Amino acid sequence: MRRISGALLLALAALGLAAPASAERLQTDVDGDGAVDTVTARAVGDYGVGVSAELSGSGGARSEQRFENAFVYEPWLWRVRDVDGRAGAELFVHTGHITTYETVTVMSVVGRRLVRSGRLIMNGGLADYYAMGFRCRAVRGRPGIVAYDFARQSPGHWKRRARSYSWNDGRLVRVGPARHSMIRYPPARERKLGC
Ligand SMILES: [Ca+2]
Repeated sequence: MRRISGALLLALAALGLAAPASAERLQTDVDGDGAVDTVTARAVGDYGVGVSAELSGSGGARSEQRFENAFVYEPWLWRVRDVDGRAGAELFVHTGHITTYETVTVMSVVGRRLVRSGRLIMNGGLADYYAMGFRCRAVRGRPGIVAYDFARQSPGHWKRRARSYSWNDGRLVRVGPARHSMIRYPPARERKLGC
């Protein structure tokens, strides 16, 4: 009986591998020229994701970024929103998973190419005494992102760290030193994808 179960599992695994790879596709302006472009996220290998942008308009262009062995599954496109102050949407893509946090790569189009603007991490749960998240907000009066992480020291005592980034031509650039403080409880708005 045990042997049959094993064979069944193997057959199911084979079926899973044979299944067509899924893809997410959406239409939005990513290069800021006012015309709609096509963004596609798809499986790369067994655990990776590839994100591509097909730009409409003069001449067209296609560029792709691949994240192999990211251990992520669909949905990959977690948020698509214009957040950097330049026309055209930024992409927030799930590009990594470990038990402690999820990795979100922010992507933007620079010079008709899809680039990795920055990498952020998030984990909203508090059960393991660590949490992370980030918010899109003004940093020194310019569009930016503040990333937060929390570590519990004892009941009612959490160490909070805030790191600021501002947008510079499609890239996230660190601004100033990290700010550390002690708080009673990590606020929900600082441990999610707040963009
Ligand atoms: Ca933009």
